[in-house]
Amino acid sequence: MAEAKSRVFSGVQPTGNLHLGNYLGAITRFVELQDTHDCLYCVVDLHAVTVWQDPDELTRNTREVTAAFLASGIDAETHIVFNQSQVPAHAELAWLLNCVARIGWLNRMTQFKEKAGKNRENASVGLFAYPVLMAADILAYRSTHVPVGEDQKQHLELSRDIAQKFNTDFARAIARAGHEAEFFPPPEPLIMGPATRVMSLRDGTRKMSKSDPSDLSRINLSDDADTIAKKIRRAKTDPNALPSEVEGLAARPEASNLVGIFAALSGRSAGDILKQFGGGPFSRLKDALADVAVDVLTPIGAETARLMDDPDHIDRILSRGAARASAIATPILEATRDVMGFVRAPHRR
Ligand code: AQP
Repeated sequence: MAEAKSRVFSGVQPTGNLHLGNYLGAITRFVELQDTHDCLYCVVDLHAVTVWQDPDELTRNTREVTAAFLASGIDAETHIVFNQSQVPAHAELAWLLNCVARIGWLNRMTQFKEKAGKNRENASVGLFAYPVLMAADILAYRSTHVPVGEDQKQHLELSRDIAQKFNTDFARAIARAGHEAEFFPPPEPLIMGPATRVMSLRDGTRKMSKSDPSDLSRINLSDDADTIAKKIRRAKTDPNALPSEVEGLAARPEASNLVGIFAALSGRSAGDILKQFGGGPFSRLKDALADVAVDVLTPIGAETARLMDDPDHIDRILSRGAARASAIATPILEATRDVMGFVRAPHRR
């Protein structure tokens, strides 16, 4: 890959089963962007360990996210697929950026507050610094665009603030070395598509999430047809009939979520779906949604399972991707070190 004008980077944590929210909010966008951008897609295992992970599970989940990427249509030949821990530039740049980011900025991150909960003193330092590592992931490649779900918007804004502060703090050294003033281009979030925030099937006010204790709250990409249909049939609804117009979905989070998922999976508009199912019971919508979800998701689950039968193949893809990612990140990291004034060996200048 040559030095690109616009480069996409995004990551997914290997912290458990990928679910419909990850698929619609992130992975389908990753696939689309391959036609127009140079893309790096990363299994962010260093992020995963900000919360304790069973080592065997971490290995398995890392391979499984990779397999799900490939099964969903990510092309690891044309683009770069790798796991974060194999490219040391992420961790080193994160340290440098930890010294640029301000504690006050991190204190405002709502995801830390949600994940740390009441027992904040007992959360790992890594969980607190997580958004700085995310900034490093993105800036290590001077990525210009980052497709994410709605929940990552605040972290992306922080990455932009860190990039801008670095560019300002080291402006003179950046100019002296002949770099562009935007040494780190502030990355643009790409929060796009009809399902940027897929909600839990058990509570339409909470995000669908891997860490929700109820498996009925989410559709996993690994679920079989019967499980998908069962989860949709048991999804929480309200007692009223479906509205016939989109405006009628306001203040009805469960109805809105099911219609949104239907629209995203089928490529139809919410208005069109409500024209067909409005006025009727939820069960009609749920039956049709189950059919669409099974059609879209079960081939991905089957292909993921097939790829998981050959872990060596997956590991080869990841290590080759890591070598290609390193080739981009290493000169950027070296330029960062130079701009900050770190001494290097004479033969490496
Ligand atoms: N419910 C969602 N709707 C839309 N997009 C979502 N994403 C996650 N949940 C939804 C997007 O998926 C990408 C990868 O997410 P991640 O694995 O890095 O971490 P996460 O956002 O913390 O995902 P989870 O499932 O909620 O994990 P846990 O439970 O471990 O916190 C991101 O682009 C994210 O926006």
